[in-house]
Amino acid sequence: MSDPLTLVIANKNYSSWSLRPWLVMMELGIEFTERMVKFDSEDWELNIDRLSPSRLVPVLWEGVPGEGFATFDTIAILERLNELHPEACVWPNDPLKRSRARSLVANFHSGYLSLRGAMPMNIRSRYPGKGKNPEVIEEIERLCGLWVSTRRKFAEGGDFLFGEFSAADAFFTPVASRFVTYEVSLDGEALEYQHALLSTRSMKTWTEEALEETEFVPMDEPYATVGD
Ligand SMILES: N[C@@H](CCC(=O)N[C@@H](CS)C(=O)NCC(=O)O)C(=O)O
Repeated sequence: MSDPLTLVIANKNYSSWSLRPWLVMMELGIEFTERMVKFDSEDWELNIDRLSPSRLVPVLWEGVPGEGFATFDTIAILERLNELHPEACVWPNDPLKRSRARSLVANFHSGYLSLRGAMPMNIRSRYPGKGKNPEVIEEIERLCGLWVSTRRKFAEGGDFLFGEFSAADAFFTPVASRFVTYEVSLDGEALEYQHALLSTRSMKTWTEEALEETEFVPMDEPYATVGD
């Protein structure tokens, strides 16, 4: 029997990287325990060195967190989950779909820096129009173009990029949430896909839990000050 899995994550309101493997495991039925370490907390100061070799979240632990085996960085975690649970279809089964899914994920992980910088995830807040500059608009248009062209070629009537939910959809769910926060209006097929991402049972659960959080993390709040 394999070691139990623990996913180390941070605040649900803010931590978009935490959200991605959490969604994959929840949506695909991979059992795990969640260990939240909130940003700027005493827990973080005391435990992050023990719980995260990179001092970042997310981290996937096999066995006791801090003692077992750690996989860190989102893409590495997705690949480890795929190895541990081939039956869960973290990636699509079809080789071309799988290759395209990995391309989209890797491309977002290493790119879209303007969008990621100007529109950080902040589930509970609304900042209409903030963060929209020409570079961000270009990246949003490019990304939505990729969503639509991928779905036309590969979705085969399903709600997600490759029909069934996969790691690629988990990757873009925080982006769909950012478009709500900053009121980026999509239309047509991109809007339909955004709705599908925000409508999964797991994303609804994460959102409900994010809305209960009250911590204000200045690093993730370029458009607010404490007390706003
Ligand atoms: N490339 C990493 C990025 C992880 C990352 O930046 N995580 C943020 C939270 S969303 C973090 O841990 N920040 C804490 C810090 O910078 O001290 C991944 O894909 O997992």
